[in-house]
Amino acid sequence: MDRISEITRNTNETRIYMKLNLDGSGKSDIHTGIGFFDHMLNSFARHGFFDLTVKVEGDLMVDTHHTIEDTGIVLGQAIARAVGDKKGIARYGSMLLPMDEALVLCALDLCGRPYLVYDLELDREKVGELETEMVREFFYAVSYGAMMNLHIKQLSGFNNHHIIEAAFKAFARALDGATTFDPRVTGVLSTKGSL
Ligand SMILES: [Mn+2]
Repeated sequence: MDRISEITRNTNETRIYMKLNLDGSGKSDIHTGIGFFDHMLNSFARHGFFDLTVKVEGDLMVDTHHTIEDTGIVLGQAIARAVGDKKGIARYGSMLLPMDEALVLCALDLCGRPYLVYDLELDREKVGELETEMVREFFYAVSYGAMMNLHIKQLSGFNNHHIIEAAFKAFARALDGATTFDPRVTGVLSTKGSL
């Protein structure tokens, strides 16, 4: 069964096309209009072995808020649709990812209940054109769109580019782990019987 989702979402603020293949090879084609955000989504695809196409036309004449938040909503929905009924998958994933001086933990549970715990200390206003306060908004939108419990915690680091990139790569690896099929799992991994 293909674990591929394709979403088009158009509003007065953003026009988004996204295609996600959870069982890809890390190929990406990302155009959001925000260079550093493209770099992060490319890293997410590459390090999670996802194939990801993202085309966004956002109201960047306002700022980057709608573009990043709405891309997060759609990525979350794309993840939820691609994982489908969650039968046979590991459900949990985690990664402790180093990038030079930065060390970021990501742990997630595809449990059907959204929750974000976010603890990155970013002291610059922007990295490139990306407003650093939008990193939290992005992961919040992803966690709600995908209905996942998502923890992102910085253990060390001071370079904002490294910390954010480590967070995206840690998220990619944790999601790759959570969506991997575990042959020991029959049905869904829950005593409730559904996720
Ligand atoms: Mn980089």
